Amino acid sequence: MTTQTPVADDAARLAAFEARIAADESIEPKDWMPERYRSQLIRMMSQHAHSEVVGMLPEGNWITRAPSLRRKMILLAKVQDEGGHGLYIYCGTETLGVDRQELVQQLLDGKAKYSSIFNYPTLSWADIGAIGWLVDGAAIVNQTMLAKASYGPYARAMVRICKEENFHKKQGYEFMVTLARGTPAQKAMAQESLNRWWWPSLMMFGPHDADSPNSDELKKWGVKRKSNDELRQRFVNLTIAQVKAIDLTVPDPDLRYDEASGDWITGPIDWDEFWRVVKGHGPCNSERLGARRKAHDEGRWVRDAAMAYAEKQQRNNRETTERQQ
Ligand code: BYC
Repeated sequence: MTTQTPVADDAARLAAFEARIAADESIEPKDWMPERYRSQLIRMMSQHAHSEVVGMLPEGNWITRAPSLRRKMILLAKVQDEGGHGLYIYCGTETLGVDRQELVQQLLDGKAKYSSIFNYPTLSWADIGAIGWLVDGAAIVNQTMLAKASYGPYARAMVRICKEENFHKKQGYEFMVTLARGTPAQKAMAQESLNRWWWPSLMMFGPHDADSPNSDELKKWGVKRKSNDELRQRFVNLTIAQVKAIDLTVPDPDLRYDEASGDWITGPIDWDEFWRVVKGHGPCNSERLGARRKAHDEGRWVRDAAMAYAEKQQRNNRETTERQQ
C-alpha cells in the first residue's frame, strides 16, 4: 500500500477540482475547494452583500418625499428587495464557513469594500429613476454572468436577484421616460441626473482588465465569465440605445460608434475619482458608514430578541423530545 503525502494529496485534489470547473460542474459548499477559491469568493460575495445593504441608503433617502403613492410603494418595495438581496448573499457567503457577524463588523469598521456607486448622493427625485435604470441596469449585466458562476450558492442567489433587478431596471427606465416626455423642467431634471450618474455607473464594473488583479484567477475558476471591460462595453451598448430613445444625451464628448465592432466607444474614465471613492474619500463614504453604524446599534435589541427567541424554541424542542423518549 502506498501512503500519499499531503502535498501529493492536495495536487490530486486541485487537479480534480480544476477538472470539475473545466466540465462546468457546480461547486457546492461541502465539496473540496482550494483555500484561495474560498477566500476569493468570501471577498467578492461579502463585498456584494455589503453593496446591496449600503445601496438601500441613497434610495431610502427619498421614500418620504416620493411625489405619489404609486411611486412611494414602488420605491419602498425596491429598497426592501435590496435588503433581501443582501440577506441571500450573506447566507451564501456563510456556506463558505465564515460568520456573517464577522463580515458585518468588517463593513462597520470601514475595512470592507462595497460598490463605489453608493458613495454618491441622491440630490434630486430624478436620481431615483436614474439609479433604477443605470445602477440596476449595470448590476443586471454583471450579475447575469454571475448567475453562471461556478459556486452553486452564489449562482443560484444571482438567478433570483436578477429577476428582481430586472423589475427595478424597468421601473427606473419607465420613470425616466415619464420625466423625459414631461415638461421642459422635468426633462432637464432627467438630463441633469443622467449627467451625474453616467460615469459612476461605468465605474461599477471595476478597473480596466489590465488593472484588475483578481480577474485572471476568478476567470480561471469560472467565477467571472466575462471581464470587467467586456461587461462595461455590453452595458454601454445596451444603454446608449435607451438614452437615444428618450432623446437625452450622455455627458461624453468623445463618445463614438465603431462600425467595425458595432460598439459605442466612450471617452476615458476618471480612474483617479474611482480610486478616491473606493479608498473612502467619495462624497458620501462617511455618511454611508455612519448610517450603517447607527442602524446596527439601534437594531441591537431586535437581534438580541431574535436570539433569545431562537434559544427558547431550541429549549422547548429539546424538552419535548426528552419527554417523548
Ligand atoms: N466599487 O480586481 P478587480 C446593486 C475593487 S449592488 C468598489 O477588478 P474583482 C444594487 C475590488 O473589490 C451590486 N470597489 O476586482 C444595490 C478590488 O479590491 P480588493 C454590486 C471595487 O472582484 C442597491 C479592486 O477594486 N455588485 O446592484 O475581480 C440598489 C480591484 O478590482 C469596484 C457586485 O458586487 C467598485 N465598483 O471585480 C441598487 C457584483 N470595482 O477586494 C443596486 C459582484 C472593483 O482586491 N462583484 N473594486 O481589495 C463583482 O462582479 C466584482 O467583484 C467586480 C470587481 C466586478 C465589482
